[in-house]
Amino acid sequence: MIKSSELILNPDGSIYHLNLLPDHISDTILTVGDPGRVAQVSRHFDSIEFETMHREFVTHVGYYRGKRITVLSTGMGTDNIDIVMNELDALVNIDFMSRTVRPVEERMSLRIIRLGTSGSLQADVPIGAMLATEHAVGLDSLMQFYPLMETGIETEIATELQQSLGLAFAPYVVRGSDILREQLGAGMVMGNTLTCPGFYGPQGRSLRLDLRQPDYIARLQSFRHQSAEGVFRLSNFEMETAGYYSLGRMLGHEVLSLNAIVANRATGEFAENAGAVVDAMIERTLLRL
Ligand code: R1P
Ligand code: URA
Repeated sequence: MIKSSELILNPDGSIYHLNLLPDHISDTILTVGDPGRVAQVSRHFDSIEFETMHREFVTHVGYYRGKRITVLSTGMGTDNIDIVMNELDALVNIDFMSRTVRPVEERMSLRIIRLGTSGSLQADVPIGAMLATEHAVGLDSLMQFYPLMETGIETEIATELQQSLGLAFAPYVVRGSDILREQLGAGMVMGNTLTCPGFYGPQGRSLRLDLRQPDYIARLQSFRHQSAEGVFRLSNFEMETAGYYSLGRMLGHEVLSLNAIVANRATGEFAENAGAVVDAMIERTLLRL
């Protein structure tokens, strides 16, 4: 039995941060960072059956072309993704009455699709592109606390990137769901996404503070790893994808990160209408669900 201090339920039985009951969610979940983007997605729904919010976690559940869809905001950073993934999983794979994990044969695999913004690292991934993440690389510390199993190639990439960047810690590398990427990412740029524990220094931005490594961006842009899977390079930056991919692998959920490219760090440009780039990605994804 899971203690009240570990599986925390609100007085109405809903899960602590997300404020959701098991019946509220659908098996397909769209996630966005910005709480304001939830309505940007749900305005396309035929009907909305349920809405709630708690802190930065805003949820709308409704129907799109007859299919039940949940759209949920996560806020920024993998620390929030730790909350979102654990609580979504608890909603489907833990019996709240008995406070026990459901037997393996009753466990459910969710489809979780991140619709986020991102900065490109490479000149040939332009503003306005939609990018589906193949490998996520985490520079954050989330996987210091979980026993993530990495493949041989993932470990090689992590070790070489650590050396190349001169980091005191090893990044973690996770390949996402090929099935979901092929289904929903068809026609998009396929890329490898660097998940950073910040928007400024960890993404090589310097306003008033100098960076420890002045050539950090150049090192990320030129990093290559050759393996049986081909040549690996880093395509883009954001702040959540590695948390989704690693926790998705460990919890048994299918996860895909889709990135609307709104900044290009090779050319120094930012999108004139970032909202339109995001809208185009939302509409394309909904049509493919
Ligand atoms: C930073 O501006 C935020 O934008 C990106 C980053 O991952 C970070 O959360 O994603 P969202 O647009 O989904 O929030
Ligand atoms: N989100 C990020 O995290 N970085 C960018 O450059 C743009 C959006």
